[in-house]
Amino acid sequence: MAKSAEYTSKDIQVLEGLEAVRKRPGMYIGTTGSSGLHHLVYEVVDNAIDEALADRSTKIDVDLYDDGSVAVSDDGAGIPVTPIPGNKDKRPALEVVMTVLHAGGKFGGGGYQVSGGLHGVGVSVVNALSSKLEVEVHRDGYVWHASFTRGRTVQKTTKGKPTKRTGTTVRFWPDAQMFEETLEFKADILAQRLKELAYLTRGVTITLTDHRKEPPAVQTWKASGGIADFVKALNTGRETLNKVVYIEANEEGREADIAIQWNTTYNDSLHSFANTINTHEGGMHEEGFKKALTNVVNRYAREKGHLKEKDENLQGEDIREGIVAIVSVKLREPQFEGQTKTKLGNTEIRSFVERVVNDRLRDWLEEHPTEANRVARKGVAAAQARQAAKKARDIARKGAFEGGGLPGKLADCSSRDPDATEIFIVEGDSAGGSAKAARNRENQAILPIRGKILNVEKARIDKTLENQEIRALINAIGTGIGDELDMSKRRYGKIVMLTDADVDGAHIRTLLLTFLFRHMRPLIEGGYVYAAKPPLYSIRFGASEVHYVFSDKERDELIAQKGKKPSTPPTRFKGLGEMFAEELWGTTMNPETRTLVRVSLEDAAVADQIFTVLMGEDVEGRREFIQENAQDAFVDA
Ligand code: 0RA
Repeated sequence: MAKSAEYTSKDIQVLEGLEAVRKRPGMYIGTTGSSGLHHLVYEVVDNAIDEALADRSTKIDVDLYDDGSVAVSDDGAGIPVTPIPGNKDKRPALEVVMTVLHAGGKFGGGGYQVSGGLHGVGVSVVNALSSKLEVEVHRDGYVWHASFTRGRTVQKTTKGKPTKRTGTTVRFWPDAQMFEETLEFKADILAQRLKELAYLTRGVTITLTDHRKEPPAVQTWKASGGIADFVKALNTGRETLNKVVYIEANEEGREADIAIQWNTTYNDSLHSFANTINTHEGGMHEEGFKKALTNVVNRYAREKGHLKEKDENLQGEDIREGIVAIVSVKLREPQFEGQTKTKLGNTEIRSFVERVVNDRLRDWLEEHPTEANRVARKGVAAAQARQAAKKARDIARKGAFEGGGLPGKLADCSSRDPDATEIFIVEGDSAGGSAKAARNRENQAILPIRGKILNVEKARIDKTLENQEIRALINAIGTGIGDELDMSKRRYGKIVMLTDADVDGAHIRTLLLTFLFRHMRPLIEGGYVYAAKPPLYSIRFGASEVHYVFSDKERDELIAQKGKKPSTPPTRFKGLGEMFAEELWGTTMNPETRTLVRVSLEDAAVADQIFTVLMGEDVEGRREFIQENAQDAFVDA
């Protein structure tokens, strides 16, 4: 074939290719709505990111202009301007890349292209869907220009001024004929993806400038710590169990970056990426990660005695409770599957990630025993909560709580308006007696419970559920428990824990809260659960002046403030049962004068953790926990 003929046939092919894009744009960019429009930018940015991944670029600028155009600049190698070696098409590579479908990024081997899903269709697609596109390349010592309209070359590659730097700027004007409505670029949508890309591409600086604003709005992202910074950001404001575990591994043709940090919440937040594409549907990299995580933490928990011989292994979900993790892999030919093409299908990645996490996380656990033990304990607590919840469901289903009617020990109130009533769960029968005498019968119910029975530190939670006191509590509250909990059956508006102002009281409150947290969490979430604050001392000055204080500190402050000695030594209440009914009413139960502290979900979660430590063999940890948490709980709330 003669050279000119060859060019002609090539030209036709090119036109056919880009014509196909213009005929069915949705096939290439997903939609012709806002999402598709923004994909055009991502496509060009992805090419610039490829340059950063190949260590040729450190800086990417995205500029939004008044005329509806956007420019993407990078300081990478610059799109080659010489013909592609060995290619039939002898035009400058720049023109081939811009006009031939799937000529895409790199020619032959090396690097990981951001391709797959809707990305990686090639910048030629952007060109096809733009009424105008201009490229400026700094390369080989010169600035080069070319421009296009709707995929056709209008200005061939021309050599301009000399330059010392390298890089590419692509500016394009999306073709209004190709998109629905009058669309415009949304800075916040772009910002979200650019920020994500900055985290995923450690060290690259990405700047978004919106010149449509006066003055132009500039946002810059750079994550020197890569996805470790990402995880930190996701955990902002949360209490964490460990410093971020960062795992980085490289082998021929594949790369894994993994960052993990647990927090004290109960959700898991696992995000995975393949070649920077968010794999919302998961896939092989996630599978390998989860499998190794479950395996390694179980092995550790068993070796260090968190799990006894008779205990079942922790389930993956137990270990992932409170986890924030990013799994980012790079690979040569990603296979994207699933409904939204966001599930990574490459099986070789599963074993790679699994192997890497097995090795490196095992080492990390060994090297960080304090943090590792926290993680193991959290997993054990989650498993116990899961097992207890199942047990509770089973018991509830068997009707163990039905037909029992109201417990005999309950001194109910006469009002049946669940918003106007309150139930006091009172520690001990004698205090229960005082509370019964003191209460307002109209709307205050009293349920005495015997703390000692609950106070069996090593009782399994399933035993707790068979406990008479707990069953009385469940029947009195009325909602049922676990999955069957029905808030509309609630019998009271406030559930008030009334326990002694000492360590034992705190302990009983902890056990009660743990129970409520695990089985009646909606009551806590709904703000129905309270702790009463009974006084610790009564202090008399003269014949008739009586003060009540809640701590040793308050006692000392009061005496100092009065500047005189109390008429008798301050009386320390040994328990609620020692108080006169009127005293109990005035200080603790009368809505006009009492202090109630609403229990937050966090308070209950702390209680749950205390309980977990109490249940374990960790005597030292147990003492610390009680000292740090139980006594102080709610005092300053
Ligand atoms: C083809 C080959 C090479 C780089 C690029 C294209 C390239 C494309 C874009 C799009 C925006 N910025 C870009 N930067 C580079 C490889 C260049 C080489 O190996 O020297």
